[in-house]
Amino acid sequence: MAPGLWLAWAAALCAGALALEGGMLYPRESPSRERKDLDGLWDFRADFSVDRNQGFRERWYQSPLRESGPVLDMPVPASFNDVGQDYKLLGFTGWVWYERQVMVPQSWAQNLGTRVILRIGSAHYYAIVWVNGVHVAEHEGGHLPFEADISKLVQSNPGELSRITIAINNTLTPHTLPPGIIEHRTDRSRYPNNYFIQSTNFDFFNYAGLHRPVLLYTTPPFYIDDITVTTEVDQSTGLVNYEVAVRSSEHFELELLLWDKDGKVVAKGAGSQGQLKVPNAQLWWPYLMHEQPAYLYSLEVTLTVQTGAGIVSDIYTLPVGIRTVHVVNNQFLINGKPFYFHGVNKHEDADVRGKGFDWALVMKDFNLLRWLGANSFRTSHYPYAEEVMQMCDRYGIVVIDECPGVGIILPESFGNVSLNHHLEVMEELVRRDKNHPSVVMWSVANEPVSSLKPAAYYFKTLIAHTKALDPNRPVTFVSNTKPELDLGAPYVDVICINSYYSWYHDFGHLEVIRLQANTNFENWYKLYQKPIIQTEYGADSIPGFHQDPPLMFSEEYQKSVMQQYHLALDQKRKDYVIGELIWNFADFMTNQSPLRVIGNKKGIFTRQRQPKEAAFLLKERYWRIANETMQPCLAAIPQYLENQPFYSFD
Ligand code: GCB
Repeated sequence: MAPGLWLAWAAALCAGALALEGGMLYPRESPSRERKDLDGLWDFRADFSVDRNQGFRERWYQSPLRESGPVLDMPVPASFNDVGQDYKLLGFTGWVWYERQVMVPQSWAQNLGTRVILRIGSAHYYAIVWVNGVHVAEHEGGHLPFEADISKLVQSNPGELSRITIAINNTLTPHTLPPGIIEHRTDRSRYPNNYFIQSTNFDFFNYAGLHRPVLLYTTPPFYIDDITVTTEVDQSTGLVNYEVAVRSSEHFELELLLWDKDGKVVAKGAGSQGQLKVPNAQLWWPYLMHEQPAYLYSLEVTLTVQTGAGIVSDIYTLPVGIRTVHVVNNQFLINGKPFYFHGVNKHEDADVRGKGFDWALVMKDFNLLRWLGANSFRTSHYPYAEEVMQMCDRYGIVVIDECPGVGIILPESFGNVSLNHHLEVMEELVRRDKNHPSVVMWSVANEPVSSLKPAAYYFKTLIAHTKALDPNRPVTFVSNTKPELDLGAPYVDVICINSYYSWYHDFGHLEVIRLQANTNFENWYKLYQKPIIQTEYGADSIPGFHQDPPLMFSEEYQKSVMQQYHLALDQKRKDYVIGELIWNFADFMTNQSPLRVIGNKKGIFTRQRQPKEAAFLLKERYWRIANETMQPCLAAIPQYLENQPFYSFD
């Protein structure tokens, strides 16, 4: 992007700090709501002009995209980077344009009371949306959904196609989340005219495009805008506290029914807020912590409004898991019982689709997690698709929900512009994910330079804000700073630390891992007396590389690093270490560098989701830990282990 445009764009971002308005309920069909998915092939064009601004100069949104130049077929959802054969698109930085036409059902267009909402699950990074050339929405941030009410536009042309145009810019600046820098290379003896690159300080490829489902859904004119549920447990009674926000009418009735899995109503309520009491409640338990994990009730909320023309009602059903989360002394308690995180860090990443949502991939990943005996993951390093969070609720996989605060290392990224945006992103994240029982902790950042002076105020403010948004979940960020230098750590509930002993230093010296990990645990604990999670550790291995005695990059070395860490973890896990998450679940794509061999190879599975040797080691460990730590609540595990053939989950 040319400097002028870059500045204008950065200024527009700063000016656009929005206070959040309204809810962001996941679009579900109900007797009062319909949904139409817009996934498939869209028309697409990257703006390769020098300033990347040709599309705005020529107003590509005002007429069909194919009229202003050539277009490509582009699948949605998917990253645009890897589907073609053009390397210029692979690493493209700037504006790309997506467009498709949609015919809304007659009933939506004719019934002027129907609200038609366009919802975009994720557009990385900055998006502007038009319908029939009319600007309807703008959104900053690539990992959270946004919406536009387009009722009037589709209803003014009943029976006609409507044209949806989305311009997306993947440029990252010191004030975006994650941050980045556009570097202009001006030495004409080395670089061509107008040469620039996007540089970032995170270790994954900056995939871009429409990464998650795009859809239309309807609501009646008076509608349920948001639902907030928190739960408590009083002996055998489950308490479900609810708050319902209604839009467009002040005179309404709300009725709530809580259904169990057998289709029985177990509690009833009325009004915008209150508490449902569920006698003999079935609690939501993590996978491997109970014979019946992940129990979900269904909260059916019915809004009724009496109008001159008759009764209007809106119905929304929310899955609800009853569970509690507390950090007490050195323990992380779920439903009052100590929980040990034995899990993974993931990425949304796969061949061809990049960060594009794909149900087959999601299902494969959950099957692998269950095979592995993993009970948890961190959404490193950005919020994952809502559908993934729903799967965690359904399967009992516990989540540390991380925002895109990764690579915060520049001093200007700790200023007020960045902080305000970060606060807003946390608002969007909490608004989206607050009702998921699987989410047990918020992570506001990964490996920021938390030793910088402004980090103290930055993290104090950010964590306090997150706690104000959600007083019921602990908050953390993930550190790789020394305990005595970390200015953000005093504000977290759980210390989360990453380390790569015998990988990024002491290369090849497996013998130092145990000592260094132990020392690190002890130093952190001495200073803060808070429970600790080893949120990252691991080593790259190139599948099929074998070496004994182990050498770096062989599968044996990856396994040996893990074994040494496990010795240290075992020494501390009965004490104050409350979890371990391997880096990483699967190999993933990164920028090119001499340190990366077609991406990061620290996966215990390949990018195609096949196990490396390390996966078998971890599987054995995780099932053993589950067996030991969860035994009091899970008599069925040993039997489960014995009876299961290697690849069955029944
Ligand atoms: C880290 C980062 C993660 C990297 C990993 C690595 O500390 O948090 O994003 O991918 O190390 O492999 O270097």
